[in-house]
Amino acid sequence: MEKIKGALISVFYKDGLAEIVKELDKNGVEIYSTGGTQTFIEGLGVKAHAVENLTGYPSIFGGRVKTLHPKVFGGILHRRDNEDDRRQAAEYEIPQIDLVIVDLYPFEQTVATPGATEQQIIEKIDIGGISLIRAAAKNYKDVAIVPSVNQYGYILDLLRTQNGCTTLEQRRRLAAEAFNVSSHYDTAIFNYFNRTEGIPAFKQSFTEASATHLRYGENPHQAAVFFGDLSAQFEQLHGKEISYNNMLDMDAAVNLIAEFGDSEPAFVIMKHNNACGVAVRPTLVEAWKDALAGDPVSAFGGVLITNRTVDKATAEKINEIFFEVIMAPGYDDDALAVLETKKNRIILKAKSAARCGKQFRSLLGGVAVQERDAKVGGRDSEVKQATDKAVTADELKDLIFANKIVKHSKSNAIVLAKNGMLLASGIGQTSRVDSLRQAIAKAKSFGFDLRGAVLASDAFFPFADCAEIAHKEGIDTIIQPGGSVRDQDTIDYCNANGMAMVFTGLRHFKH
Ligand code: 93A
Repeated sequence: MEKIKGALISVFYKDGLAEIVKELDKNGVEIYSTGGTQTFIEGLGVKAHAVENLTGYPSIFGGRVKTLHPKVFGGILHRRDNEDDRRQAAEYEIPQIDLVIVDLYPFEQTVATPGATEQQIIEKIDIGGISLIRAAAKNYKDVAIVPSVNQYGYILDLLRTQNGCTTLEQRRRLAAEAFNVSSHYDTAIFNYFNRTEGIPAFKQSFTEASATHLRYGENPHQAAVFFGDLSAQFEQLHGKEISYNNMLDMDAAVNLIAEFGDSEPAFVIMKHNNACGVAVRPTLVEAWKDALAGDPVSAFGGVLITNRTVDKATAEKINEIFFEVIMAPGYDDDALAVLETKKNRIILKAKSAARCGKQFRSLLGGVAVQERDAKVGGRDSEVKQATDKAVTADELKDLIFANKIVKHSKSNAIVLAKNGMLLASGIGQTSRVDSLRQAIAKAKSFGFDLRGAVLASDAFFPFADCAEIAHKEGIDTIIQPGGSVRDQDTIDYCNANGMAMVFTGLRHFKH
């Protein structure tokens, strides 16, 4: 336990400081402080040395230079157990400061103040305060740092219960808090500058400075904010403001199209986070037509995405339906002219496919973070033949195609596909059987012949019932993760009925 002899206090918000000051005074601590803080302390009837008297300089340049001086930083940084440091401290009459209390200029609040000018914001970049925090935290072996009002309660408790002393362990804890404060502060400044620069951030942080206010959330009575930088990923060429729901569908679309790479033209139509049309074809216009054919009813008002530059022929076809958003790596000029004929359509040029490796979800009053589902069964893992009958190379291609779609569909999910085209899916049902029935009914309603179609399931079959239902419709080729204790029931049914099934070993729940 080390006794605090000298304290430097320089805080923006003075609320809550009085009790700490009184406690320090009771313990005979020498207090040094800056202009406004000194006035506040003396107002409590407690003696505080002006930093100006210590440094021999007044606060200059409108307060930009107040504490930046060797007498202040030397007082914090000299090592008490180092003979040379002690000798130099004595030689230059450097005081011993073993408690530093700082509350920084309110940079983020100033940025968030309506009408704040760039100059007002820049003046709120704290230089001396942040340096005091870093210096004291670096020398935590000898110095306790209180880096913001949030630690006032903690230090007050220590002062009261330990008679003006701190332990090494407590000072190290405060140093960690200090670097949390300083890194957050600098990130906010970076985000402010980066509004106009678009430099990829080391870490996307959820600060007000990176926030875009949206018109509303999922519904008009829900306020919403987006933390992130859409402009790093897209250039908006045309259309209205992007909404919260647009962004949900855009995210789902970007993730699904990425599964198809760029070796063949692919088109995806998203509705409410699920794909209602997907096709991979030799030409883009064919990919569009067959994606639309999957469910021309749901496609209305959807979010479209492709992995190819949109040409005029495709644009003319797309133009026949109403859609909300289109995303593509590029547009031919004549194609863009066609798509721009409707005022509100959001036309986005995709810039980068950079994706965060983590997914965040708010729940139970907290945030759950998981790694992104970066694998897809059948591609990154070995596909294991489960049945006597093997799948053909063409069937395997369709199975992997279907499995990519099922991975990005809400659980429980079943996808039916044929020849690189989504026929129908069953999504978000509470039983796998219901999902399969939904997919079959939907495919039939659009006149598809299910014989020869393949089936993908996002998780294993607990019973043989799904294989039975599929077989009755002429669907005899299945891809699924496997892993049920009753896998053998489904395998036996498939073997008895001439069906082929592969296991991926990878479940793709999406809730
Ligand atoms: O403009 S500064 O970056 N220059 C400095 O040398 C300096 N030293 C402390 N701002 C500086 N401070 C900040 O002044 C502190 O972080 C605190 O927010 C504020 C306290 O000023 P006052 O005591 O005059 O109210």
